[in-house]
Amino acid sequence: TDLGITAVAFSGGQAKLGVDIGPKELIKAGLLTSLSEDLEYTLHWDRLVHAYPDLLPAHDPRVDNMLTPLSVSAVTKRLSEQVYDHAIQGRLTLTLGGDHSIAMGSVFGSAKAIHERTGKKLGLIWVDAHADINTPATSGSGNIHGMPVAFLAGIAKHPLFAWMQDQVVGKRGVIDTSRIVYIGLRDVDKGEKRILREEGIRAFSMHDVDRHGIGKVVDMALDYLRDEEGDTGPLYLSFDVDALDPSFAAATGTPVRGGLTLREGDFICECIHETGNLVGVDLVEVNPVEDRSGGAIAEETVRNAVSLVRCALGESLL
Ligand code: DIR
Ligand code: MN
Ligand code: MN
Ligand code: MN
Repeated sequence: TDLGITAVAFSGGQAKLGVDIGPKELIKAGLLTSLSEDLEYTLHWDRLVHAYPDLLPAHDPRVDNMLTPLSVSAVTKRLSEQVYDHAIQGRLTLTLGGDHSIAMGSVFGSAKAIHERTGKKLGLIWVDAHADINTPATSGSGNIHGMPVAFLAGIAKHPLFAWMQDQVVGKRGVIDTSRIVYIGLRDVDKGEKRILREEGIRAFSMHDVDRHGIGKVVDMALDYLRDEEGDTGPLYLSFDVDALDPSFAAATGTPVRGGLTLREGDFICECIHETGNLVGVDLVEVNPVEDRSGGAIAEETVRNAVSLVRCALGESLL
């Protein structure tokens, strides 16, 4: 299988430095070698970890409550083209972040290519402690990594993201709200809860994981996306490493207690792989600098993030 990789050293969707070195650490830990050697993917990678220095303006003040909006807009637009170029050739895509704002680029690039190739709409599985569905108006932080789902779904609109929002793939946005499903939520802002409720978006919180177990939750999430014939359609997995419990992934910008175990995270990835319908994966928010232990925590987070990606790409198939 052909795998199109894009490594993105970008931290402008939130305030903490260090999330930009996530991809370098994942690669250093052997992620790509294991994908090519153990899992036998044909890798398509430009061997770069993109920081897009030419795209970052010197002056990038807050606009409509969004922090560093010009940087986020320019980087996600460029990334969307990179992912599109992979996906339009039929490659499975893997995007390594970077903060979660980059999913606006990766998911849009994938959705556009898949729609052009097959006429089908993407299903988006967002695994995260957070819903990332704030609009600029509801956001308390102004951090755009808390907003990508709102822009992708067309719940938030802004001229800075017109490059994506003018090319509607779904009914209102790039992704239909009926084709989004969350797993792992446990830190959702008040305004976000209202949006989830009003939009009727399917979300499985940690409460649901505790109640039903991860097996049932993943079945319900995938069933929700299935049509009458039982087909999920093309699936995109956007995995924020902070979905994992801090005991497995503390090196991240906004860790939240009470999260998924590594096995639960791996299991989600395995089940999505098993559908045979996976077209793209993001792994984001690994921040090796968020480690006051002298390196052990960062190393553990990186190792577990590598495990998630390997499971999403078929590691556990016998
Ligand atoms: C919060 C935190 N909901 C915000 N979001 C995070 O800033 O909008 N997303 N940490 O990953
Ligand atoms: Mn998160
Ligand atoms: Mn929060
Ligand atoms: Mn996130």
